Amino acid sequence: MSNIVILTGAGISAESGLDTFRAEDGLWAQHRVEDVATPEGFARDPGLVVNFYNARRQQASEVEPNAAHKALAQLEAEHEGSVVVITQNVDDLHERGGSRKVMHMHGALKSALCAACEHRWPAPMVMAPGDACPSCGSPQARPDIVWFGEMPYEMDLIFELLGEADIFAAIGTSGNVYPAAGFVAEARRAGAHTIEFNLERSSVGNMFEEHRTGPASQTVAAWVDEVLSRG
Ligand code: BJW
Repeated sequence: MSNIVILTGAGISAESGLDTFRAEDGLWAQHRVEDVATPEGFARDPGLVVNFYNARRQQASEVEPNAAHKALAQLEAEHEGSVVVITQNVDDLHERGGSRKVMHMHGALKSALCAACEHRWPAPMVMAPGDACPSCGSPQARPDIVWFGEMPYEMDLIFELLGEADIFAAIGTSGNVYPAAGFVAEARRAGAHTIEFNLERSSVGNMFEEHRTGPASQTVAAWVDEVLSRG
């Protein structure tokens, strides 16, 4: 029984209609990363940041999981060993595609976080700067998103999973952001077979033993069929 650990990035949700970050017309071409994805940007202009995530929350609610999300859910349901999805994505398309074991290492659009007491609660579709925390009352609600310079979530458990992985697959991620970009090295140290699914080689593409090039909706679905037919 093999343990499969899957890392996903914005590319897996692209065919559902969500923008990636680093494409020519992607999110970072439309917004300055320092303004919308850093704690300093939030301190300077909370309204700008809250509105950026309000718009993303709205867009994410209007799109549907694609064949790649659904194939990973099928893999989790039918594979005899464990299957865990570690996603850098803040949308909920894995969950809506049927996956149950999903870890959101960069946070989630559907969650709000109190910067004062770290209480979390379901985010309303439209957050406003200065919203009060329902637990401590402090007007310091923020989107529950991991910005640059902040520690991604569940790192201890993630490194434990990587240390026990037999197969590590990275899907639709450019390999530009750490610590996620370093997971392939960690999985290889543990002896896992490593596979990259992307339209092109990522920045850490040379670390992978196998490459499946093409749209995730096709390559991931075909790979899941192969894994399940091997038993
Ligand atoms: C398809 C496809 C299709 C398209 N099919 N594929 C110097 C060196 C090393 C590290 C650092 C450094 N200076 C600073 C750092 C640390 C920093 C970092 O990595 N910076 C880099 C820019 C260098 N990292 C951090 O600050 C992180 N925290 C941290 O390190 O804490 C300390 C720590 C220490 C030790 C252990 C652990 C921690 C926090 C990073 C937070 C990232 N936040 C963001 C924004 C918030 C979320 C949001 O708004 O949604 O997360 S940035 C953004 O990038 C977002 C993404 O999750 C992340 C990754 O992007 P992703 O998913 O790879 O998207 P793209 O657009 O880059 O790529 C899409 C890919 O899909 C492409 O390759 C396409 O080809 C492909 N594709 N269509 C298949 N149909």
